Amino acid sequence: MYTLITGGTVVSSTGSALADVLVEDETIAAVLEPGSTLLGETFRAGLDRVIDATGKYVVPGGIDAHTHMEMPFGGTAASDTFETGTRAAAWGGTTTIIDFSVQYAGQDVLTQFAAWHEKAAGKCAIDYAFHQILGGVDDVSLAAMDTLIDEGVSSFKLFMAYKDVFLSDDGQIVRAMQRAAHNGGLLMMHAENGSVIDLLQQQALQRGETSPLHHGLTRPWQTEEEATYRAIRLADLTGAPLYVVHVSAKQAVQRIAEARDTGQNVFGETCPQYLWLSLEEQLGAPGFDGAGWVCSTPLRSRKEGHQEHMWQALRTNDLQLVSTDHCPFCMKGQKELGVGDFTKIPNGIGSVEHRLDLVYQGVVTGKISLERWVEICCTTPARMFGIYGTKGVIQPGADADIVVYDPAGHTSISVDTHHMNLDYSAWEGFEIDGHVDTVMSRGSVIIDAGEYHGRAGHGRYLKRGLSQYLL
Ligand code: DUC
Ligand code: ZN
Ligand code: ZN
Ligand code: ZN
Repeated sequence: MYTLITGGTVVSSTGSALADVLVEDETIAAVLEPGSTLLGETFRAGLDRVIDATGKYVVPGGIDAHTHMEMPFGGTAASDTFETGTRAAAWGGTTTIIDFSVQYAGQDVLTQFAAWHEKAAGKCAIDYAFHQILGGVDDVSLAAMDTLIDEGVSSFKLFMAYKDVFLSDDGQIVRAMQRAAHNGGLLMMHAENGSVIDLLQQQALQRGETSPLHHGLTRPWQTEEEATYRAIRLADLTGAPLYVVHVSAKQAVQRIAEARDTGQNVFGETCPQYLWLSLEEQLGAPGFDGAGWVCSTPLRSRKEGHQEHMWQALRTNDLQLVSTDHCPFCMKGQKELGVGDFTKIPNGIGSVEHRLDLVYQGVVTGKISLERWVEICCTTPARMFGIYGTKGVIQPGADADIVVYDPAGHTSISVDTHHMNLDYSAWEGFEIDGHVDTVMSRGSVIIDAGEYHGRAGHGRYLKRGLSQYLL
């Protein structure tokens, strides 16, 4: 089966050019000059499908390297399943997710990994892979890291917050880092000083400060910066590469940038909510509505300039990529668990559907280039997490995961039109220039001009290699 995507501008992390893309079955067969005579008339006449991309961008399928489908958390579970969440991702031009298998404190890592495999198998509309959360670092879980690397899980997330659920102390962090330095794994860090946050939360509750706005106020930037710096130093001590997830404080970026300047393998991701949303907007929300923006790390002050600093860091490569940390909880029955006590609001925002659009608005407003958009949403995630070549690039031999993105059109995001299993949108009314026209996942067109043609179970598990991004 042959498909030709013709007339579009193929955008890669290094440049853009008018080109035609020939897809054979599940794979990219060739990238050709427009109208190339290499394809004879008979061949062209026999093509199974021609996609006209004139005036549009042809980009590698998006890779969202940080999602939490149906993750049990805060007494409930993230509202998107692997089925609904990957379908929503497809609508937004994401063709691969890397989700997290979760070991809570006291559980066996490999048993949990098997359980996560079970949850996702046969459900996903797009290809998927896993990181492993280590909620308990001990001899058994350290040995499991080696096993998991053989299973295609080459990155491990630790937490410096969430006592009794996930938190690792500094000694445990060093042990996991020593193992990663040895086995080639990439250590991912939730960098917030949980002990200080727990104290500030208790003090706030004692003062009767129970509303959602106190979530952000009890997680000040110092708690993120301090933990980020500590993680960087411990990584330096052990020689492990470090990837700091969901960075939102400009001071934390500064610590990452300094480490990178010394040649240390330290990387950072930010998320659309830290690029566009702010604490001030959350504080301005009426009643309990602010709960819709409760996520960790929290939204930060626009007055202090964190959002603009995130964009700058993306331009300078102080931060390497944008993932969503998609962890949706409905208002009804889920976020509501925190009425009267903000510490009980399940943490998370749902954005898996909107990442390409939201980061593209940075291109529209001149904050980043078109090529950088592709790099931070598609190419670097593939390199960082060991799937580049198969994913993240439009070149012969790569999987035909391709998005035709139309720079025309103007819409706004709404709960009424999104496809996530979520009863509100943190992005309600956010205006978007451009839109996803066509999405191809391993050669199958799964989104075509506003219609969904995907199916649960089309997505395959991706065994990842070691990071291809290390210095
Ligand atoms: N942050 C969130 O907002 N949700 C899930 C876990 C996390 O670290
Ligand atoms: Zn986290
Ligand atoms: Zn997360
Ligand atoms: Zn269009």
